[in-house]
Amino acid sequence: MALLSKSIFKKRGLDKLKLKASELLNRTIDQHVTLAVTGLSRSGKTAFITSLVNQLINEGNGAKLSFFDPVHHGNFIAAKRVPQKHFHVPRFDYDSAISALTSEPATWPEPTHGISELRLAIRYQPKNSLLKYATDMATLTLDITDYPGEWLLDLPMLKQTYQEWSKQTHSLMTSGSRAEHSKCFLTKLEKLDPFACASEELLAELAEEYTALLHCFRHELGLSVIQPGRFILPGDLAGAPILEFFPFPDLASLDGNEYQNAPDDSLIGMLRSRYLEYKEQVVREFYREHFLRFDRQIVLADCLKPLNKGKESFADLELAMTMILESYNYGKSGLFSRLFSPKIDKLLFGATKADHVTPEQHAPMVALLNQLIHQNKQQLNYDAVEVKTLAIASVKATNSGVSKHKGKDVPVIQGQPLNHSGIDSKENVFGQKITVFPGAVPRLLPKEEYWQSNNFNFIEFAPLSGLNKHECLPHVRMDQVLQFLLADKMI
Ligand SMILES: Nc1nc2c(ncn2[C@@H]2O[C@H](COP(=O)(O)OP(=O)(O)OP(=O)(O)O)[C@@H](O)[C@H]2O)c(=O)[nH]1
Ligand SMILES: [Mg+2]
Repeated sequence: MALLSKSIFKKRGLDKLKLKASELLNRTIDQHVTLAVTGLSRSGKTAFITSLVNQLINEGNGAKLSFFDPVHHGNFIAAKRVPQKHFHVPRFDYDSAISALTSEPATWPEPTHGISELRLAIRYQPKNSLLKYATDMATLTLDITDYPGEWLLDLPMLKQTYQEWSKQTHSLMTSGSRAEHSKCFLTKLEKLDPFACASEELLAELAEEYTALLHCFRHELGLSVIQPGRFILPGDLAGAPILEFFPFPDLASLDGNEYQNAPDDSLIGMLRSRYLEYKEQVVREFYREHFLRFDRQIVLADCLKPLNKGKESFADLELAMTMILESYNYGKSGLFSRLFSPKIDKLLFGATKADHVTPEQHAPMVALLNQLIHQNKQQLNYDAVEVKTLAIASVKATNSGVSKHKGKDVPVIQGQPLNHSGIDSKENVFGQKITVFPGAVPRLLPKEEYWQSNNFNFIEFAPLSGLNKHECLPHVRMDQVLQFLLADKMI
């Protein structure tokens, strides 16, 4: 009898232990990745996230994900959208985006203006890891965050005083094509006494003018370095007084003591305190609340539009990329690593809209983007962040082929141009497809002669017609994107 109860106890103990072990295992089985998607406005973030979600939830219907091992090796089971993690962050509007792309006529999703989130639960069968002995099915939870790259452009401000920032911004405003547009605003500022008492109304009025200038730099001149980035993409801060400041010219010529002791209600005192508040409440806050949590990051860049726009636009994109990459400065002495210690272990650069060029131009696209990020990329590699660059089209809008020109085979693409794409409407009645060789992408950062003999025209295309929301969207290398970002979590 005593022997029997002893063995029952032993069995119960063992069962308990087994249960505990299996609970523990389940906790480790369920993996989690927080993926951040960024890039300057119009770089293709919304199209990218829509395609990524679409490829995963419709896997098996239509386009293939041959280079994504979990699909290729048959351990991918299914993916579905589930309620997002943070209810206070706007939801990424997948439904509207996919409806636009699959409507007749198909249109691109509407521009977005702030941060948004979406969560996917991806089921897979573990095949290689130890998990295969424990379970037939594991779940990878994927949190995707879309946020404007413009917000990262504000990062360098954290290191600058208001005086330093004003000096740098003023010199930017007085050079290149920005100068002509800034003249009127700067003349107005020169007439103001920085130590005179200022009103909220005056500040609001001038900040509005400065914001209009930033919009003009971005949208009319095609420039990328916009500071503060929040001014053109304010998200939920639209109209808040914290966004009402601007650089004040010639602060260096002011008496240092007088500047330091300027009263809080003077023009310069008000500008300085708004600037400091902006740095603390907006820039630092974003990093604390969001940036800190990201595991993996994709930075999208449209290099083709700045190539179309010319030398200044391209140089500005280069500067913007450098500023954006400061966010990933892991150097031990880096200010940002101490402030935020980001835990990102994989960083992907996507040269978007690769379907705007013929396929043999994809390698030069990658080489060019690599050149743009060269210095920073080396730093990142050194600090053990895995970095990759790919030429991608999230939603392929053209078909590629070969055409005969003067007896020679010439690579071409065919698609339907968007009506504002610069194609003469007399040459192309809207709705007709065109077949073109849009031009060669330079492998290296273009030199002076290049801009003079510039003979390409990258055209914007409408999405292909007849797409179905329950099938995979046509794409270029989205499977390689998934392979880099997720495959190691699904083995
Ligand atoms: N041909 C082609 N065009 C694309 C692709 N992805 C984006 N585009 C074009 O780029 C535009 C901008 O794409 P979005 O995905 O809205 O870019 P975004 O970065 O979300 O832009 P904002 O919301 O304004 O910040 C689209 O309207 C399309 O014209 C692509 O894969 N192929
Ligand atoms: Mg968007």
